[in-house]
Amino acid sequence: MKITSADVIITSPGRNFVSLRVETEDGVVGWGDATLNGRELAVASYLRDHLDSVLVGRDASAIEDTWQYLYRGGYWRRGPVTMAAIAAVDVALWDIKAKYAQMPLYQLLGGASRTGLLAYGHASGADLPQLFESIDRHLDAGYRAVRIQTGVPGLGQIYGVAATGNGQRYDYEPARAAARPAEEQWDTRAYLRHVPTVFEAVRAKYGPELPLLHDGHHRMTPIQAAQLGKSLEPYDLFWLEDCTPAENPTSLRLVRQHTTTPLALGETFNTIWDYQTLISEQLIDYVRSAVTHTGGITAMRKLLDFAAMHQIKSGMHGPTDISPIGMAAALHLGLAIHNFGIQEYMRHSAQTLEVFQTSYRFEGGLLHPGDRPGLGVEMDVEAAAAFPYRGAYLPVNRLALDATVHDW
Ligand code: GCO
Ligand code: MG
Repeated sequence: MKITSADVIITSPGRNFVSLRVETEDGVVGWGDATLNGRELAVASYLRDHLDSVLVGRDASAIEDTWQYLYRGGYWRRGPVTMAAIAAVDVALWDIKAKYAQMPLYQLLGGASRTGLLAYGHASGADLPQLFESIDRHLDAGYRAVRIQTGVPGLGQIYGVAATGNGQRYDYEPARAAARPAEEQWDTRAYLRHVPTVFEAVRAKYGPELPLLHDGHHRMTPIQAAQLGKSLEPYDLFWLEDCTPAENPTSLRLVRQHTTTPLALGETFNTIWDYQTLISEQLIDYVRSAVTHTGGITAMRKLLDFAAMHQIKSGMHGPTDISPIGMAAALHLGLAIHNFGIQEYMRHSAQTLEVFQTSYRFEGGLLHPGDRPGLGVEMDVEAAAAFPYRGAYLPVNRLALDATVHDW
């Protein structure tokens, strides 16, 4: 089962994706996702310039050994670029192993622990009528859980609110194709005053049953995060995500002391070590990492087993910048583990799905990875070539008051 080639494919069917194609001597092909939003070419270079030639000749079946070889062998450990590159290799090797076994990948991970994965979508609106319309669309599409983001009076375009109307999507794609990042405006006090009124209105209209989520996108200090968690308690959130930046994980202790609103965190993390304090002190309830950004299935499985010891569940990152390959990897893992919580699912554009042929399905609000051997996603490399890379960046954020750079 020797690897004979490892190739990077960069394509932009509506947005940028970096994929890894690994082939073995028997002609079995495995796919990995290496997309790091706004920094795509750095991961592509890491793979092309430093890993591809190292992989050729290795045994494709030695997944754990290859993971350790790339992680320890690179000497410079961790970081989003390194871990996305290792993830792409790892997922491609799991795809290959499952194709050899002629089984859907979740079978190799222990088999299905449930019939499907509860998914949440991104409802958003500049104001309440637009938000309600977006929630209705999500419910019509079958979603049984929704994330709620709205505009804040006095502020312009902010994180999480999609431009609506003119047939535009109702879910939010933050990266914009341009030579430099767009700038957004922020005012934390205005936000903290506004958000509880939005949840009050949503609960009044949709009742107590619908699971509601919210993403704070790293914008608050711990005491502000505590205040928000407390003010949202009457609306029974499924989770409050990224309420404060977590480079300093002990800051979550303060948030936790003050609120029973469940907390989700970690989409920007890339190893189990980033979670050591958060998990062992039970400072969060959901792990937000993506398979794509955290070293692949091999590493995510260990991270989620560690989380399980502390009754913490998965809430794997699933915006559209996780490619269909990365999404399929999350679905196989989520189906197999016991401590699955919820899966973010934004749905890729029709253009993206021309390039990536998927077999996962979304029925009755639940996702299922499908039963094709491997991941169940194949990439049409010819179709991909029609969509060349376009530089695109995530926005930066400045305070409305005095233009100080703020967390985005
Ligand atoms: C989420 C995320 C995304 C990220 C984006 C960055 O919860 O889905 O916060 O919206 O901002 O994926 O690449
Ligand atoms: Mg988020």
